[in-house]
Amino acid sequence: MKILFVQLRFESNMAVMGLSSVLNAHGFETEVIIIEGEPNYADRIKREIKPDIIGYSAATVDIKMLTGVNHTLKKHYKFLSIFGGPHPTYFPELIEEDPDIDAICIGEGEQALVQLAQDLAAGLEIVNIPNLHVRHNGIIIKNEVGPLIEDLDSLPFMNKHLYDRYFHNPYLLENVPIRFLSSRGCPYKCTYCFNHKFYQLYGIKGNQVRKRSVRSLIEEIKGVKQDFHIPMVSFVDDIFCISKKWVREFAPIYRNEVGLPYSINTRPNTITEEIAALLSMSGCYYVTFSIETGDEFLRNKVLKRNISEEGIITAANLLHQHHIFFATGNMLGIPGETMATLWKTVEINQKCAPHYPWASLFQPFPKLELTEFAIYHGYFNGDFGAIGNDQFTDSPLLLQDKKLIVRFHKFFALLVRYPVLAPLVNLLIKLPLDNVYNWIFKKYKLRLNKPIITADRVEIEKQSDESIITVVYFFLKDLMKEKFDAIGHRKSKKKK
Ligand code: B12
Ligand code: SF4
Repeated sequence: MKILFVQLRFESNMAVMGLSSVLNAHGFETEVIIIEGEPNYADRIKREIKPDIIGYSAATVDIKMLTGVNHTLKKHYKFLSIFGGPHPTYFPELIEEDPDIDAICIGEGEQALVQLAQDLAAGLEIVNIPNLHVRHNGIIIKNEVGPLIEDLDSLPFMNKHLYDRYFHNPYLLENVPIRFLSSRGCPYKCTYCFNHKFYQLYGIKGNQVRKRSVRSLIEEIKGVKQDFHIPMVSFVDDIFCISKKWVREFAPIYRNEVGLPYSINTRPNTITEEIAALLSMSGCYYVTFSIETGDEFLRNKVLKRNISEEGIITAANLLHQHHIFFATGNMLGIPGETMATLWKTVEINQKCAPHYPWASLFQPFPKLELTEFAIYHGYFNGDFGAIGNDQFTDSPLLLQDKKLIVRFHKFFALLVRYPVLAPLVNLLIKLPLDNVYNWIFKKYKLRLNKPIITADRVEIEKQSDESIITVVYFFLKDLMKEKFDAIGHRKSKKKK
C-alpha cells in the first residue's frame, strides 16, 4: 500500500512530513510529489509511483489548484483521493461540491489516515473512520471526529527525508531541516485565527495546548542535526512560551545539548523578564510576536486579541534589553480598517522598533468568526475562490479605501523603519503603480528575511541600524542587476 502526497510548490509541509512518518511506522510506503518541480507529474505518478492513495494537504489559498490537479489525475489513473488540512477541516462542504474527491479529513489526520490505509489494505469498506467524510455508493458518510492525540511524544519524529528528491531547491533545503514543533494548540480566541474553530470542532472548552516533552524535542533536533547541516532551529508553534515551567526546563538542556541559535513565535504577554532571560541564555536570537493592529478597538473588540498597547511595548522593550531581535506580525485591511487605523498600526510598531515589521493583508478564511463578521457586515461576499494565493498581494474584502490600503501595505515595513517616508508614501498610494510597489515590497521582505533564516546576527544588526540612504542604494543596485541579467539572458538566447 503506497500513499503519495501531492503538493503544488517547493514548500516544507510539516503535516505531510508528520503523516508520512506515522504511515511508515505502520509499514506503509510514502512519497511526495511537488508539481512545481515535475512538469510530467501525471505521467510519473501513473507509470512510476503507482500510489493507492493520493493525499492533498490543503490550505484555502491552494484549494482551486489542488482540486484541478486531482481532477487531471483522476482522468489518468485509478486511486483514492483524500483532502486534509485547514481548508477541508473548516469547509467540509468541499466533498459535496467535487465528485473527484473520495474522502476528506477533518482535524488531525494521523489516526484517520493510518486506519484508511489499513482498511483499504485489508479490503474492508472505508466507511466508519473517525474524522473522515467519505463518498460511499453515491452518498457522503460523515463520521464524527475522534479524540485529539493527547501525548504528542507518542508520534514518531517527522520524516525530513521525504523531500530528499527535491533538495536541489534551495528554499526546501533551507527550510525542511530547521523547522520543528514543540506543541499543538493555543488557548486564545482571536477571531481571525483557526484555533477557536478547531476547539469548537472537537467540542472542547478551555486550555487545550499540548506540549511535547523537552526530552523528545531535543532528541528529534539532535537526530536532524546529525543528518543535515543546519545553521539554526526554527520553532513554528503558535505560542512557544505558553508554559513558563516548560521553558525553564527547556532552556538549559537546549543550550547544553543542541546549542544552535533558534527562533520562535510567541504572544507578547508570555514575554516576562524571566522568560526573556531564559530565551536569551539558551540561544534564542529571534522572536516573532503579533500586534496585528494599533487601533485598540479593532485589536481587542474585533480581533479579540485581549492585549493592551502597554503590554505589547513592554514585551518589545524586554526583547531589546536581552538583545533578542524580533519581528512583529501585523494584519492590514481588517473589517473596519481606515487610513487612520493604519497609521496607528505604524505608530505602535515604531514604538516597538522591530527588526522586521512584517505585515499581511487579512484573508477571510472559511468559518472563522471574523469571516462571519465580515460577511454579516457586508465586507465580504463569501466567495472563498476570490482569496488569492498569498496574503500579501491583494484583499478580497470590500473596504472603503481598499486600493489605498493595499498599496499602503507594500510600504508598511519601510514606513515603520523610516518615518521620514510618510509624506512620500501618502502621495505614492494615490498613484496606480501597483506592480512597482509589489516589486519593492517583495525585495525588501526577502532582504529582511534572509539573515533571519541563516541566523546571521551580524547582518541583522547591520540591517537594524541602516539608514534610508543604504536602503535606497540596495533597491537601485538590485534594479540594475535585474536589468543587466535580463539583457545577458536575451543575448545568450540570441546566440543559441
Ligand atoms: C507553520 C505554518 C506555516 C509554514 C509551514 C506550512 C505547512 N503547511 O507546514 C509556512 C510558513 C510555510 C506557512 C505558509 C502558509 N500558511 Co501557514 N501555518 C503554519 C501553522 C502555524 C502551523 C502548521 C503546522 O505545521 N501544524 C502542525 C501540523 C502537524 O498540523 P496541521 O497542519 O494542522 O495538520 C494536521 C491536520 O490538518 C491534518 N492534515 C493536514 N494535511 C493533511 C493531508 C491529508 C491527506 C490528511 C488525511 C490530513 C491532513 O493532519 C495533520 C496532522 O494531524 C498553521 C497554524 C497552526 N497552528 O496549525 C498556519 C496555517 C496552516 N497557515 C495558514 C496560511 C493561510 C498559510 C499561507 C497561505 C500564508 C501565505 N503565505 O499566504 C501559506 C500557505 C502554505 C500552504 N500552501 O500550505 C492558515 C491556513 C488557513 C486556511 N484556511 O487555509 C493557518 C491555519 C494559520 C491561520 N491563519 O489560521 N504556514
Ligand atoms: S494567539 Fe495566535 S495562535 Fe492563538 S488564537 Fe490568537 S492568533 Fe491564533
